[in-house]
Amino acid sequence: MIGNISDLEVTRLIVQDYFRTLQDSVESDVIIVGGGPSGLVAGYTLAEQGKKVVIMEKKLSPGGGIWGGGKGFNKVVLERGVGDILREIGVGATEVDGYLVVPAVLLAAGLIKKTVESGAVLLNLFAVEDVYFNEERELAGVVVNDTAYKMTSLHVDPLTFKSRIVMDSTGHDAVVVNCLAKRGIVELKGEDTMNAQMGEQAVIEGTKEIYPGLIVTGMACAQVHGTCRMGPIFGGMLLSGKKAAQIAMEKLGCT
Ligand code: 48F
Repeated sequence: MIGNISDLEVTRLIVQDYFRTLQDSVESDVIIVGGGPSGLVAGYTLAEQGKKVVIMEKKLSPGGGIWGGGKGFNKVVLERGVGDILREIGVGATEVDGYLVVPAVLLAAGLIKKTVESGAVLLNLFAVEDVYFNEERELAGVVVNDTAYKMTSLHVDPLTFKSRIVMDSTGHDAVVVNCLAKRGIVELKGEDTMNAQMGEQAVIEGTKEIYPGLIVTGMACAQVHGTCRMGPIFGGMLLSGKKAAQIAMEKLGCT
């Protein structure tokens, strides 16, 4: 016997711990929508500087587009210039011809571990479906539902979470930007064709506050600015997360 186990106690412990975390997450400094590479880097970088960060991920597993590598071949490639970030998250890489090659699952696992240990709250099965605007008509958070309800089209109303800053880190979907674009508040150009050289640089340059309180990261930048998509090369995503965290720190009056 490894111990005395009460099924009811297991239930109680999960409910207590989860809802304590959830109650504390209702208001935060930064809500990051999407737990892909750019969102996770932004999340842990801000949390390590003492900011209250809530990351909402609609799937069971954070990590976004990392897991599958290229066409399901689960390796990813990164530029040599992001070696420091890999060291920061404790992920080793093989250097080949000036590139870094990393097992996709190791990169995803390393980013997730670093993020959780930083103190950022990671809420999975959280599907953001709209933005929240306060009475002054300022962006002040997001409206979110349970992924299972969205998938089964059950009519269940969503809940509101407030934050001083929202990040759209939802990759190709650009979910938060789309919520503003469909109301004519911002313009969404749509990403251009594949070119890693052009796309990587453009993602970093396109990481910006595109509307008061809304910062875009990663592939959502390509959707907003109409720049190139790219394949399984991830240095730009990690650097986009770093830049987004810096912009958020400035906005929060911390630099
Ligand atoms: O797509 P994703 O990995 O975003 P990223 O940080 O990185 C892009 C690369 O993975 C890759 C690429 C470059 O190498 O082309 O695509 O820009 O992660 C986005 C995350 O957002 C989640 C989604 O499940 C994924 O994990 N997401 C999407 N819609 C929602 C969402 C939503 N409505 N609510 C919450 N999360």
